[in-house]
Amino acid sequence: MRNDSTTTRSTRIAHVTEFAYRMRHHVLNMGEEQGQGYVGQALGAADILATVYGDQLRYRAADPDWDGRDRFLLSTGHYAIGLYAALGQAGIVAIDELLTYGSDDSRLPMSSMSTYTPGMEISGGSLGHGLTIAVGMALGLRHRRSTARVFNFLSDGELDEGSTWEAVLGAHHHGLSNLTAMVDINALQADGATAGILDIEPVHDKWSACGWYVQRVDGNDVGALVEAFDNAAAESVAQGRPSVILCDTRIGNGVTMLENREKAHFMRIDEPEWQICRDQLTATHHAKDA
Ligand SMILES: Cc1ncc(C[n+]2csc(CCOP(=O)(O)OP(=O)(O)O)c2C)c(N)n1
Ligand SMILES: [Mg+2]
Repeated sequence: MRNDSTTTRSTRIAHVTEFAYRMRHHVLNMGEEQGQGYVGQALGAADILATVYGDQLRYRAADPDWDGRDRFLLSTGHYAIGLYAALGQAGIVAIDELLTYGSDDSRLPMSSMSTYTPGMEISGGSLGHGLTIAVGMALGLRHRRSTARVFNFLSDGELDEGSTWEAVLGAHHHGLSNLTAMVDINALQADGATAGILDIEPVHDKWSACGWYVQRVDGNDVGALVEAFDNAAAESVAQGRPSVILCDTRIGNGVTMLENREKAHFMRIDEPEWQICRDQLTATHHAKDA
């Protein structure tokens, strides 16, 4: 289901919530195949990706290269496991294929590769480049008079990269109302807390000072995300400028035992724990309905 004027808000939220829940199960199943991975980020960002793929993005599952599609650019290559879960739930990649994640000859490598995976617009790995590419794509699409939109997913660690801020300035300079960025603020990087590595706050003021339409939301609140993405679409066009949604997320969200783990950037999880994770995810999901 995608957002259209006949679908009620509560139906949309229920659909995205279910989409995210299924994505989180895919993430745990993929992680179990390798025994490790960037599972915490994928669980934390699942609600953002589910809002994009389950509600906002225009795409054709059977034709991922369709010229009229909206472009979703994953700037953070190590979050690929999260995007694979979304591509699986969106019908762009078969659910069975998800279990090849990270294996030799798989189309789903641990870090994103655009030439391997259907629906993967850019390759990742070197952080801080997604938004620069998104700006070029948004300019190109506008030049071609396309109505397609460009979405760019960044991490809070990428706000420590100078190239990101060049792109922020460029997007405003060109009035890119077809560009929406979302930042996963999980307050963490590979070497520790973002606040201790290179502080990004006050992050709302920084984007605002650069001329963007800025919103900051709880990135694990599906209702807030749906509303923020709707606002971004409307306000960007009305104001002729790009939008950013700053999403505060909790790493490992939905799986209690992973939410407070030390060394959460790259998780190793012992074999018996995967089933416990799945059980906790199911319990958390059903507790929301109670
Ligand atoms: C240009 C560049 N510098 C350094 C790295 C090494 N690196 C990989 S992940 C990472 C942490 C980046 O922060 P964030 O994406 O917020 O981390 P997470 O939330 O996933 O823990 C770093 C520094 C890289 N991939 N690219
Ligand atoms: Mg981070």
